[in-house]
Amino acid sequence: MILNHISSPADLRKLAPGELPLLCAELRRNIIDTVSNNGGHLAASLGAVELIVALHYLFDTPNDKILFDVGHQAYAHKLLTGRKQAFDNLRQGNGCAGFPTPAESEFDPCITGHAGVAISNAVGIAAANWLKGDRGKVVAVVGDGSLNCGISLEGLNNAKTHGKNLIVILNDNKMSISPNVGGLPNYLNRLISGGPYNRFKKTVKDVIKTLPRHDRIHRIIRKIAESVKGFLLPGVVFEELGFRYIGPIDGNDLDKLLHTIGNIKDLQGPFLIHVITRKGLGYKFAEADPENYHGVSGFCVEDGKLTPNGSMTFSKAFGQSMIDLATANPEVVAVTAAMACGTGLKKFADKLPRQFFDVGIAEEHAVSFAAGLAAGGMRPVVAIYSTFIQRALDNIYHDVVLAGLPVIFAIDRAGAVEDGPTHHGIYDLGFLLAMPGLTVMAPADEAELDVMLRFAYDLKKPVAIRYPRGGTLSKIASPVLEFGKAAIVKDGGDVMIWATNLEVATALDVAGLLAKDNIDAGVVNTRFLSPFDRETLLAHKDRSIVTIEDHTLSGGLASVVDGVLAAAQSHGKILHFGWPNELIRHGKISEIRQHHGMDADAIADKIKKALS
Ligand SMILES: Cc1ncc(C[n+]2csc(CCOP(=O)(O)OP(=O)(O)O)c2C)c(N)n1
Repeated sequence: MILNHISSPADLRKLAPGELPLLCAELRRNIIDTVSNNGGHLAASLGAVELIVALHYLFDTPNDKILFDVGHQAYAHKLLTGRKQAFDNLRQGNGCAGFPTPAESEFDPCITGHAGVAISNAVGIAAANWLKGDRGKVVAVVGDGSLNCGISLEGLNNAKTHGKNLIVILNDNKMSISPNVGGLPNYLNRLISGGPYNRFKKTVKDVIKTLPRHDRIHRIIRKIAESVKGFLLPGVVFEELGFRYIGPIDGNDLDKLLHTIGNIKDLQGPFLIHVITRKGLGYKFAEADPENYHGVSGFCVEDGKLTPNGSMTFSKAFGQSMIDLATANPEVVAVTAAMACGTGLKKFADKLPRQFFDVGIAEEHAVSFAAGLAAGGMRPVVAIYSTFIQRALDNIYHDVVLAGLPVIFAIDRAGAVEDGPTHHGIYDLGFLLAMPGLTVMAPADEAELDVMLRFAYDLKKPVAIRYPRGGTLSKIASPVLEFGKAAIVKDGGDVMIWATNLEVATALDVAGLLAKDNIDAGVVNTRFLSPFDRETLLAHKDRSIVTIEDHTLSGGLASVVDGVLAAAQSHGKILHFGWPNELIRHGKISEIRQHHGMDADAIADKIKKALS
C-alpha cells in the first residue's frame, strides 16, 4: 500500500507521477470502508480525490495553504496529512472530526463546516502573507453549491487587491446536496458546454458568409464581433472580477490537473480554475445516487444498502405536517436553503412544487426572501438547521421581526449533533429570545410539532419553532396549545423539572429515578420559551426547580427561569442542566451527554445530592 508510506504530503511529493493513480484508488478504498462503518460524507469526498492529491503534490503544504469549502470533501486531505489512524475513527469521540479544523492539524488553516467562508478566509490569509512579505500560495477549493453563498461572492469581489498568490479552485460537480439551483449554476453549465461563445462565433460566420467579400458592412461586423467577444468568452464574469479564469477541466483526470495547475502555480494571480468532478466517483452506488450518499449513517459496501436513518422523525413529521397545511392553505409556501432532504421537505417539493422554494445555500437570502413572500401575501415557512440560521440573525430581526411579518421559522437540528462544534444547534435560543415580539416554541414530540405549526399559522405573527434531530413518537404532549402556557406533564411535591423538546422525555426518566429515592418530582413541558409561562413557574417556586435543555446554559431556558425567579421574594433550590459555555466535541451523542453529565442517571444523582 502506497498510502501506508505517506505520513505527510512531503512523502507524497517523493512519488513518481505514475504512482499517483494507485494512491487515488487506495484513498477511495479507505474512504469507502471508513464511511461505511462510521457514517460521514461520502460522495463529495470520493469526487475530490484526484484534486486533493494533485494539490498536495504540486504545492508546498503546509507552507502553502489549502482551504476547503464546505469541508466535507476533504477526507483524502485528512488521509494525506498525517491523520490516517485518527481517520479510522472518523467522527468518533477519539477520532478525526468530519471537517477540517486547525485544532487537529497544521494543514487545516481555518475551520470549515459552514459553507461559503473559504474564499474570504483565503483572501485574509493572502492579505496577511502580503503584510508579512510571505509569498506562500493560498488555495481555496470551493464547491459549486458553496459558490452560491453570498459570502463567497463577497470574497471573490474582494480578492483582487491581495490576491496575487490566491487560487480559487471551483470544484463543480453540479450538485449541492441536491442538484444545485439558480442562475450561477446555469452560468457554470454554459461555461462547460461552451454555449454562448460557440453560438456567437457560428452566428457571426453565418452572417459574414452571406455578405460580398469586401463589403464595408462585412468589416464593421468583424470589428463589432471582435469587441463584444470578450463578454462571451468562458469565465468572463470571473475575469471581470479580476480573476484569470482557466477551465473547465476534468477534475478527475490527474494528468490534466497536474499539467494545468502546475503551469500556473508560480504565476501571479488571482486565478480561478474551474474543474469538473463527479460526485461519488469510484463507488457505483454513490455515483448513481449522489444525493442519498452525500451524508450517510453507514452502508454495506457490497450492495450499497444504506444504514436506515431512523432518527429523523421530527423532520419527517414536519414534512408531512407541511404537506397537510399547504394543501389546505395554498398561500403556505416552504423555503429551504439547499436542505430539502435534511429538513424533511423532499416529498413536499415533489407534491407541491409551486409552493416550494430552494434558494441554494443562502440562509440570509432565504429569510429576507421569506419576508418578501410574507409582505406579498404568502405564508412562508422557512426550514433551516439551527446552526445555519445563525447566518441569518440580522435578517430575522431586521426583515421579519421588526416588520412583524408572519414568517414561521422551522428550526431543525436544534441541539447537539454528532458532527461537532461546527454543527451543534445549541445557541439559537440565545439570539431568538432576545428578539421582541418573536414567539418561540419547542415541541416535545412530533405530534406537538404538528400542533405548533398550525398554531403558528393561526397566530399570523413571526414565530420560531425549534426541534432537534431525532424524535420520540411517544405522545407526551396534549394536542391543545394555549398561547404562552406550559403543560404540566406530571406534578411533583418536591421538585419541578422544566424541560424543552426531547428533554421532557429525559425529565420523565429522571423523575422515575428520583421516585426510587422517594423524591417526588414533577415534569413541565415548557412549550413556549417566549412568551414564557411565568405564572406556572411562580406557582411552584418554593419547590426545587430544575431545568433540562439541549442548549447552552446561557441564553436559553435556564436564563429565562433565573430571570423570573430572581424577581421572586423566595424560591427553592435551582439546578440547571444544559451545555456548558465551552467547545462541545464531535462524537456519539450518548457519549457526549454522558461526558457532560447530561444523561438521566447523572442528572438524577446531582439532584439527589443537592436535595440531601
Ligand atoms: C451555511 C451552510 N448551509 C448549509 C450547509 C449544509 N450543506 C453541507 S454540504 C452542502 C452542499 C455543498 O455543495 P457544494 O459546495 O457544491 O459541495 P459538494 O458537496 O458538491 O462537493 C450543504 C448545503 C452548510 N454546510 N453550510
